[in-house]
Amino acid sequence: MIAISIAGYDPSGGAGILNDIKTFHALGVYGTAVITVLTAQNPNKIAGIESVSTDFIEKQLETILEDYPVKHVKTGMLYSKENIKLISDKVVDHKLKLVVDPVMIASCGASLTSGNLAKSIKKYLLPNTILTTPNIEEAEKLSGINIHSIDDAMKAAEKIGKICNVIITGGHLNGSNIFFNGSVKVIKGDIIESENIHGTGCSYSAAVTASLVKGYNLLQSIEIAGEFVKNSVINGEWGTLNQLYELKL
Ligand code: PXL
Repeated sequence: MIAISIAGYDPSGGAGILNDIKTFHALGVYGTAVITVLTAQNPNKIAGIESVSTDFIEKQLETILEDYPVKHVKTGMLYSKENIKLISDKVVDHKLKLVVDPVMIASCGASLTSGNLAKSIKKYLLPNTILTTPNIEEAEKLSGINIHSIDDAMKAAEKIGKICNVIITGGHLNGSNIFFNGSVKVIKGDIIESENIHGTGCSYSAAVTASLVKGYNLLQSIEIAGEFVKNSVINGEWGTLNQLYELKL
């Protein structure tokens, strides 16, 4: 059981590739990783971003695909339109099952893109995607709808849902997530007071991907990911996630 994360490197271990690999591992899936950017950051600030060339991202991905029977990919921080186009082409060429965390803004408010990427994500990536997992700000960018309530989020989910299945996450909206896969559902959650929230979006989308790899359907995978992130927030340390724990199913 194997998956690829195509994402950025957060040396603080909270978000990005390190988080994804820890999440895959915690759920029993072998993690491989294609790095799109290096960042210098901690949970409170992004001090710098150095991008990897689109050609070298392609080389990393092709080299993994040449030797590993990977069917599932998740994307995180893709950073540029060129990278988005590349990944979209590769997903189609290699018939990969794709989960997209449409990373655009860090929880500290810093931009994680080289420009406005919402349009390219919608045009190139989402049509080839099993599930996208925007937080509220990202869902606003993808839908063009300001989200102040569960009703607003349902409208945004329906709009994004015209392109692919979507779950709007993020722990606001009374802890609920809004899921659209043909019809809209409010998945009730709890609000947990915690400082361990850096990287929750990465953990969530990686946990969905790992669950799909393990053969769970989309609804089951969403439930597992919700449970995983809740436990990670409760048991986390250092403002990060992913204490190893036994998932009882
Ligand atoms: O949580 C979004 C995110 C994703 N990927 C990387 C990040 C962040 C937020 O800081 O740094 C690499």
